[in-house]
Amino acid sequence: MIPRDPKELVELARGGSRTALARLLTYVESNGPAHAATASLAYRVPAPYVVGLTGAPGAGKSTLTDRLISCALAHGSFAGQHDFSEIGVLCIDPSSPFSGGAILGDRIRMQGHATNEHVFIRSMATRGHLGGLSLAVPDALRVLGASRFTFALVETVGVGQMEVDIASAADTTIVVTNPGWGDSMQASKAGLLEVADIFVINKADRPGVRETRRDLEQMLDLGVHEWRPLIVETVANTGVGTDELWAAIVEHRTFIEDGRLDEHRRTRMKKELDKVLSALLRSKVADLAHGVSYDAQVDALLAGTTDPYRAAETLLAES
Ligand SMILES: Nc1nc2c(ncn2[C@@H]2O[C@H](COP(=O)(O)OP(=O)(O)O)[C@@H](O)[C@H]2O)c(=O)[nH]1
Ligand SMILES: [Mg+2]
Repeated sequence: MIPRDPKELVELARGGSRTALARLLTYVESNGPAHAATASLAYRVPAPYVVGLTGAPGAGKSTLTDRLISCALAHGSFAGQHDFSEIGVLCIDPSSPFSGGAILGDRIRMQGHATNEHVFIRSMATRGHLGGLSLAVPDALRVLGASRFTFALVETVGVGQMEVDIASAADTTIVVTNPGWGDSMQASKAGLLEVADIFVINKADRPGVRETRRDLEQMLDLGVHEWRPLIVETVANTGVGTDELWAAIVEHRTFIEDGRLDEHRRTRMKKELDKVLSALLRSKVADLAHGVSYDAQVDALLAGTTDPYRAAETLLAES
């Protein structure tokens, strides 16, 4: 029997139990005491090194992720320090409250690794988590860390703000594009330029690679970069360019580990704390914005005996 107590589950997950790990991840996807208890344990352990991939549906993220799992397994360690032998993979679809078709496709694309005991693949969908997936994903990564995972890949479908948020919560963020995609307006509008550490032009077997690279270079020329994002061409389904992509990841990691990783993580931690604060405040607003006192303030506003600022202060003071 698998226990329900997060503390026991963390111990089992550290010992390699995937069932325990899966249950902990279900806890962080939801809201409530089990989530809080899991988070309080998981945040004591460092997060794994996280590589995030984002891009439009069909760009080839899952096929690339599959290749990157192979690269990580083949290389085993980073500069002799980092252990890639246990790999966690999260597949995120913010648009879907269910594990729908896209995620089924992801599973198929990564099937070669699904039975490898050193690889753990999990899809996550929105459940009751108070901040939605953009908070559930960092929690899930911490749970992986607490379960001895030192390396994680996060695939996020889509190019909206939420997807960019999730993907950019990684140590190395990869934006996957395709030939013909490189319309500069589209990329800058979606905020991808600011978050990408590496651009991949996948499906480089198709026409338009040179133009897409040129468009990306031109967009990058407009910015000032401490790290100028690398551009790598790949054909994920045949594996062409995937070793170069791995080399680019290692290069970026070397760059940020050279004194920047702490700063990088501090910035990320602040963003995460800000998100939790906003989520808590939003839920407090939802609590305050109904009931007898609230209705009384609305009545007073309509009667002209108060103003919205005083009314809000009164409600806050009463809470
Ligand atoms: N021609 C070509 N097809 C690819 C390439 N990479 C992936 N595909 C195919 O594109 C489709 C979508 O790939 P998938 O990895 O599921 O994309 P995702 O939605 O971004 O995860 C699949 O049929 C892949 O086999 C590539 O480099 N060239
Ligand atoms: Mg996919």
